[in-house]
This record gives sequence, structure tokens and C-alpha cells, in this order.
Amino acid sequence: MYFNVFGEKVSRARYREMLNAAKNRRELIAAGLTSRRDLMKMGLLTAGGMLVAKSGLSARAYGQTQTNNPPSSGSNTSPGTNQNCVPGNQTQSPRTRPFIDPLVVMPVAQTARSLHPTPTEDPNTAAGEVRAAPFQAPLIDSSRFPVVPRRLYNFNQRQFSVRQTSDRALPVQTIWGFDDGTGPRSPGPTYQAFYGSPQLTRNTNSLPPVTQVNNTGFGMPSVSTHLHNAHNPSESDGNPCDFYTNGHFCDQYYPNVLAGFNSDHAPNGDINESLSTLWYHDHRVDFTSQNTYKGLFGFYCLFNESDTGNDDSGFRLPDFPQHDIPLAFSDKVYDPETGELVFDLFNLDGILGDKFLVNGTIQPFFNVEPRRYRFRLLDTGPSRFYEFFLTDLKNLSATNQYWLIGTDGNLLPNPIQIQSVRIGPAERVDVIIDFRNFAGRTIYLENRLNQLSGQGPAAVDSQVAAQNASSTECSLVLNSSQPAILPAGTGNLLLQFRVSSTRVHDDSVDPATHPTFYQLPSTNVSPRIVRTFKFDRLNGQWSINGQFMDCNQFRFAVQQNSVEHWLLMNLSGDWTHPIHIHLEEHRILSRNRVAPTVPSDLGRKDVTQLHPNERVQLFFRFRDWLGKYPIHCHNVVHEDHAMMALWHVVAEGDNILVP
Ligand SMILES: [Cu+2]
Repeated sequence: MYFNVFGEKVSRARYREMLNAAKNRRELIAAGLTSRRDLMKMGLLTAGGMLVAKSGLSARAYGQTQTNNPPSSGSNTSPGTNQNCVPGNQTQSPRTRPFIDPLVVMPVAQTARSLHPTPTEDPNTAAGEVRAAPFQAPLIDSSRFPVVPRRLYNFNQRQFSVRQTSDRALPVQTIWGFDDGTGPRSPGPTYQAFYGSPQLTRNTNSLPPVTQVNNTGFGMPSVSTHLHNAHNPSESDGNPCDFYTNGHFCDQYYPNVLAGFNSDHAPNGDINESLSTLWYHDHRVDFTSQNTYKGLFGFYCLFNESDTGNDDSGFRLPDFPQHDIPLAFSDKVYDPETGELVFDLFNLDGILGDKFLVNGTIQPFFNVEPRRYRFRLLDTGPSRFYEFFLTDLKNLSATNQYWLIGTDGNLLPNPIQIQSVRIGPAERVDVIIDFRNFAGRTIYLENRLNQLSGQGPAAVDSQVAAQNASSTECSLVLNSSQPAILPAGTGNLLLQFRVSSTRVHDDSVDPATHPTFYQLPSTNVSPRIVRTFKFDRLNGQWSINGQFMDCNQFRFAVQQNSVEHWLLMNLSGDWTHPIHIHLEEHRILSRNRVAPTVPSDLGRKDVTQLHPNERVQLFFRFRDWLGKYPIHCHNVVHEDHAMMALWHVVAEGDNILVP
């Protein structure tokens, strides 16, 4: 008798051991004993920073591979990678019936008539505001960016109860979400924002105090809400280190202005840097993975005179919100006995779930008309990569194509016809699916990417697999003998489309007519400096240039309105790290000195996947705003253990090459 756990066959005895280990870990988590200091004191950590196997906390043989050769390009601090031979350390969730619940489309966020007390240019600390600095935008132009703009939002983070499936195998879950005044939800309400129309959100922490957090022991009720990919001033960016507890708030000013407005493209900015699909999520230092897993995220869709949200104007993309649907993908794990949502704080590799949620519901269905829809696909993490295919279970050999129109926050110059597209944590793609081809049928959005651990997808390519084959036994298992792409119908069926057969009118642009969106801004400018960032393991955690995240240290200073190249180097062997940099988007100049070729690498990006043994060169222009921002891995488990660094933009930059 064997159990199938995350693709691995395990014996009944091994499975019992895994259940027991998971239970023991959860008890420690519930008791609040998870800090590395606590564990060290209890003798539960090895010198390499790994959990001790014999304590009954881990079903893996940790620490047995210390003498193995580290991967050829790894640093000598690498503890060897066999301890990452997951699966094997995580239990399975209870079975649930798929496709019994409708997809939830988040409502558009409601504006507030006024805020009390009225927002102020300087942080209103007397009233409980926690903001790092005065608003920058009104200081640049107070008539264009009034301290109290017309569009105001009053958001509260709250704890609430919800069913994530109507299957009674799982109970009501206690999670966290955003409340715009219409009740808490996760994902939070979707912002409908417009260029040229500045807005302000008051984010108030109304979560219970830490002593009353009703959960299975994870989540930290102190917050900092980051607007991912926005060209935003640092005091409103949602910096990881500017977190605040219950009863406090932060007013966050979103100017909705194009990059370059106060520098190389004054006064309105560069139209070719228009953003469309952004998202907001909690970014509390050390706790981002737990707090976003618990529900603190939502979409922010930004429109302008070309990308209007109406199919009868501008680019004539499908109309928002009827046929322009944000889809947030999350994978989660539930306790095999109680069915409660759990999060293994002892896993520093990356958390993979075996339940797939779209917009907060496990495997929903969506009734669609036989016409074009725009979908904004977002990988909320914590650690899983997806490759999206359209699958017809009655015709598995069919190649069902659709259109890629945007990567991360941007529309591409032209639509690209694809059979699949791959994204990692925090990345987005905008796609158009034309359901006319599927009228009267049921089709699935399927993730066929094979991933067995937080390490990243299996076998990125045969060359990488061959390199890895020489490193460790585990890499061999994970990367050489495993296909990267699973056969159609054997991956994760995420979302079921039920396509009606009644013909409908469709005014939206047909991507097959090759419409043009924006041009890509030139990268043909010499950089002021080329900085190098080495991503690696260090004592069981994750480091950048040999250091951990430190809120008290700016690692380097970027010169305002300058061009830089950043060279990202993966020294951690066969791990993939999705690297995110705040404030400005980048272009990928090269991967291992070769210009990128895959469609999702060609546009402007705010997250770049750093693949095994890779070096990737990025192009940046840092414009307009001053202040502090982070660079970090967006496998949020790596981020929290401490693959992040703070830098800042100042008038005179420094010349630190390896910060
Ligand atoms: Cu990482």
C-alpha cells in the first residue's frame, strides 16, 4: 500500500512518520515556538540551520549530506542540497470535489466620500498614523497632486470567516482580507484606477491583536501594504520595514502618473511606460509569506486613454469588469485531520500546496460566453510556478491556443499567439482567450508545470539537468528524471470554463488582426554603474551578496534620474528565484550573455525569474521619486528568510559595485 504525496510514492510507515512530524511542527507553531533562537535552545536545529530529523519534526533525513559536494557554482557555505529532496516533508490535504463552486469575481473597490481625520502632508502620528515621511507628490505639484485627492479609499484589514469550498471536507476558515466598507474579502476589492487621477488609500490595521489571532499559529497581525509594480513614492510604496500594529493606519498616496513625469518625459511621463495589471499585498518584513497566504492581497487595474476598459474606445480590449477578469492563483495546504488551513513555518525551501484556489475558491467553475475575454493571471505564491494551458479533457491531443497581450504590469507591443505561458510568484500575464472556438464545450485552465518543491520547476532544460546531474543525488531525482511539462490532463486543473453555445456580439479587438499597443522604450543608453547581486544559501537561510535582510541598513544608493544595469547571479545551484525590484520596471538584456527569446521575457518586467546557475543582466532607469525600496526574492519563503536588501534613491548615487 502506497500513498501518493505531491507526486512521490511513500509507504504507509513513511506516511505515518510524515503525519506525525507535521503534527509536531504544528504544535510548536501553535505554541509560538518557531524562532531560530527557540529551536536552537531546544536543540532542534543542526549547525547548518536545518531541523533535526530524530526529534520527530522532520520525516526527511536532514543533515546526512553535509559532506556532499556543493553544486559546482555554489558557495562553500551551501549545506548541500539533499535536504531539499522534497516531496516527503508535507502531508496531503483532505480530498475535495472540484468545480462545484462558481468563480468569485472581486467587486470594484468603493471610494469613500471623506476620511476622518483628513489626510495630512506630514504623517499624522498624533492620530495613530505610521508613515515614514511626508507625501512627495504634493511637494512636486500641489495643484496636480492635492494632499487630499478626489479619489479616496478607506481600507481596513480584518479577520473573517469564509468557506473556500462548499465541500464539507473542509470547515469554515479564519483568514484575513481587505474591507473597503462593504465587508472583508480575500482577494480584496479590485481597484479601478486611472492615469491622471491621483488617489489615496487609508490602510487601517483592524486585525485582532497577536494574542487573539484565531488560527493554526501562523500570520503576524502587523502589516505594510505594498502596491506591487507601481511607480510610487517610497513613503506610499508599502516598505517591508514600515509595518504597524492594530489600531494604526498609513495613508498611501498613489499619484497614478507615468514614469518620467518629473525627469526625462516631463510633464506627463512616457506613454510607453503605461502600466495595467498591478496588485497589492502585505509585505511585513519576515512575515510576507504568512500574511499573504492568509489572504492579504488584491488587484489594482490601471487604465488610460488607450487601455480604457471599454471595448468601443482606445485599444478596444474586452470591457472591464464584465469581460476583463482578474484571476489570482494560490496553492494551499489543509490539515489532513481538521481540514484547517495550515502553513509550515519550518519549511524554508518554499511552500507548495496541493489545493488550488482561484480568487479564493478551490477549483471553481466559470460560465462564459463564446466571445473574447481578457484575463489577468496573477501567481500569488508563496512558492509555486505555473505554466498555463487550455485543456479539453475530451480531446487531449488538441493544441488550444490563446493570446499573450501583457507581461507583469505592461501590454506587449503586439499580441503573441501561444499554447502556454509560464509565470512564477508575483508575476502576471494578461491574456485573451477567444471562447468562440469552444462554444458549447467545457474546457480547463490547466497548470502542467511539474514542480516538486520550493526549489522551482523540474528540469528547466536538458542542459541545466545535465549540469545538475553532477551535483547531488537529489538534483538528479528532481531535475533529470522529471519532465518539466506534464502530459495534457495530468497537471493541476485550476479553473473550469463552461462555454455557452448561444452566439453573442463582441466589439472587442481581435488579436489575430495584429493590433499595436505601446512601443518598448529604448535600452540603448550607457549605465552610470553596473551592480552585481549574488543570490545564495547561507546557514540554512537565503542571502544576497552574503548578507541577510536588515531594516537598519541601506546597502547602496542609486542616483535619482540615472540609468543602471543590475547583474543578478544565481549561486544557489539548482534553485529558481523570482527576483522583484520596487519603484522601476526593468528590461531583461541577457540571460547567460544571450538576449532573451521567450515571449514572457521580452516586455518590461518587475519580476525576473533567475534560473539555476544563471546570470541575468537588467536595464533600469530610476526616475522621479526619492527614498527607500527593496530588492528581494518573491518566493516569499525565501524573502522572509532573508533574501532581501534595502537600497535608496538619493540626489548623489554611490559607486558600490557589489552591494
Ligand atoms: Cu528565492
